[in-house]
Amino acid sequence: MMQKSALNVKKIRQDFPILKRKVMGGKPLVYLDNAATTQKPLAVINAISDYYMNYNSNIHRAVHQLAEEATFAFEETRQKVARFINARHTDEIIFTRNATEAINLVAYSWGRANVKRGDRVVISEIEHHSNIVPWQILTQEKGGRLEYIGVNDSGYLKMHEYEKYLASKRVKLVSVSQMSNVLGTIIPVEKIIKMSHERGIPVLVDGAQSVPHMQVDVQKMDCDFMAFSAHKMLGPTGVGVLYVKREVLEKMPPFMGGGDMIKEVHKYETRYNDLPYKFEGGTPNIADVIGFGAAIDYLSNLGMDRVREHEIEITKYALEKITGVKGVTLYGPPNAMDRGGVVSFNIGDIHPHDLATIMNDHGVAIRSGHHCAQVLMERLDVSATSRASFYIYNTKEEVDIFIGALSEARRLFKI
Ligand code: 7TS
Repeated sequence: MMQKSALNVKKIRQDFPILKRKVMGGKPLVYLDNAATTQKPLAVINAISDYYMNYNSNIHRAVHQLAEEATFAFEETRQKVARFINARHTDEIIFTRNATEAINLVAYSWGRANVKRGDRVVISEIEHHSNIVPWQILTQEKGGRLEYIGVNDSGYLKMHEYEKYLASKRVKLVSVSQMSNVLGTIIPVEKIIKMSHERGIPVLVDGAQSVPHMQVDVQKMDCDFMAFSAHKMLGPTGVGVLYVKREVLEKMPPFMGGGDMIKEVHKYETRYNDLPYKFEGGTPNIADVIGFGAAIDYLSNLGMDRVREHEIEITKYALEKITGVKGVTLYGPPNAMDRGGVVSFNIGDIHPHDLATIMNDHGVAIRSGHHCAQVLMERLDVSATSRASFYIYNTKEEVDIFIGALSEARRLFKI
């Protein structure tokens, strides 16, 4: 008997106008580049145009009706985000442009105030450049040191290295991704956080790949900071979130000075605004924050446990099928339960960009390259990989088309 699917994918697909698109001379679009950005349901697109068509206005300032409606809708998304990740307080949610800006905010504000000469920041070899470069800039500026938790051949972090760093007593911050955008590895962040907190060290979790794909509870996890992007979870581009535990946020100096982040400005001094506005200088991306609210509603209605279940199902199927393709090298944990919906691979000595071009001829959109994780590429001893990444609207039939196109590439390149 067929097992019942976690999600009604057929119904879900109807909510995404772009999935009706044909590409490459009439082929159905098989979109498997969801780790880069996801597609947007009509509800999100409509929420954005509704704002521009009916109540476009700046927020937090004027008293006229449009301004009040826009402020209400903007702030409603903040509440939705807080509920979605189970933050204790709504004012722990700061809107940024993306996950990258959220991590940089921590590096520039908290980092500059707390990291001194000789201090260490611990990250890992699986990190995205967004969770490497800001810490390089900070430790170089302060005369500190960046340490890397290594990754083993199965794609798991070497926890004994982490323990060794913690014992050094000079660690000021730990910053790790909860899910690798290349290997798919789900990192045991709760364990990492518990061990750090035992030594009074705060932890930043890069949730860019985890929050869109599984239930994430910041209170249960007990992280001090978490960063993620709306565009990887059905929302628009241009909106990111930084969650900061209130007691940590209260002690942080502002990041960018300007309008909206102040209470009073005098010639030579300023009184800053309440949290979280103190960290949101300038007019924010109002329309897209409102659109993000619709994306959160959409995911909440599906249920994040079911989103995860669907992705395990698809990933398991893809791993089984791809293992059967001759010449394929797979990266990351072999068990679908230990990874998100990301499958990175190489096939023979075909360059990933050539492979992605052949895939495109079949209407299959995958990513090829270093995936903004060159430290990990070095560790894997490759210059690039190909990567298929899944989301709520992907089907096993699409995986079959992808595998068929792979076999075709193998024949073309005589592997
Ligand atoms: N952290 C992780 C783990 C990511 O995967 C990404 C983006 C980022 C941070 C940065 O997100 P942004 O919204 O600020 O750009 N990852 C990818 C990817 O895998 N392919 O394209 C972007």
